Amino acid sequence: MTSTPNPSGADPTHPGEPVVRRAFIGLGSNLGDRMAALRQGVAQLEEGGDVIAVSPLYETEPVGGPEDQGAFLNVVVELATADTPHQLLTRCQGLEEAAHRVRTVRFGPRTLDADVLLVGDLEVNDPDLVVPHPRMWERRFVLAPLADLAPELVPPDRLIAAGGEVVRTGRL
Ligand code: GSY
Repeated sequence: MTSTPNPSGADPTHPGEPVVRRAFIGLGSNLGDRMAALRQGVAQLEEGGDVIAVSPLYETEPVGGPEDQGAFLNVVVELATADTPHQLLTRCQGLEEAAHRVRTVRFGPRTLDADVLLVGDLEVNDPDLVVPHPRMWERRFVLAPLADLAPELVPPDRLIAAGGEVVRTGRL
């Protein structure tokens, strides 16, 4: 694994004490009962005891994939977590499995997609995980809910430049 500055989650200045980082997970659904899939995903994340906020809910235009797929619902979840990026990836994969994720086409419709977006200032470049998420800055369905939770992380010009229409529709 290549990651900086602190891949293990341990704080060298306080040995034995885990570092708690501000992390963001993106959730999206455009197949089946989209609200139920997102609610289940958030509830499962909350079992970790480290969720501190859930963004407003957005209905969003699909970015990439087949032209005829339906609109997504998206949220971003904020955590204050001692988990490493790979532990968060494992949690995301667990959410997708629990939602019996169906995906037949790359970038196509799916019951639940869960992506690790940011984990503090860590950078990871592994075959199975890249953090910050490599496509997040092109995606308004990520940046709009992220900006609701952490406006200081999303410069307004990047939000405008990102692709895909989004409409805030309320809360989960
Ligand atoms: O990467 C997340 C899955 N995904 C989405 C999504 O969640 N929302 C929208 N609007 N478009 C998407 N394209 C992909 S792939």
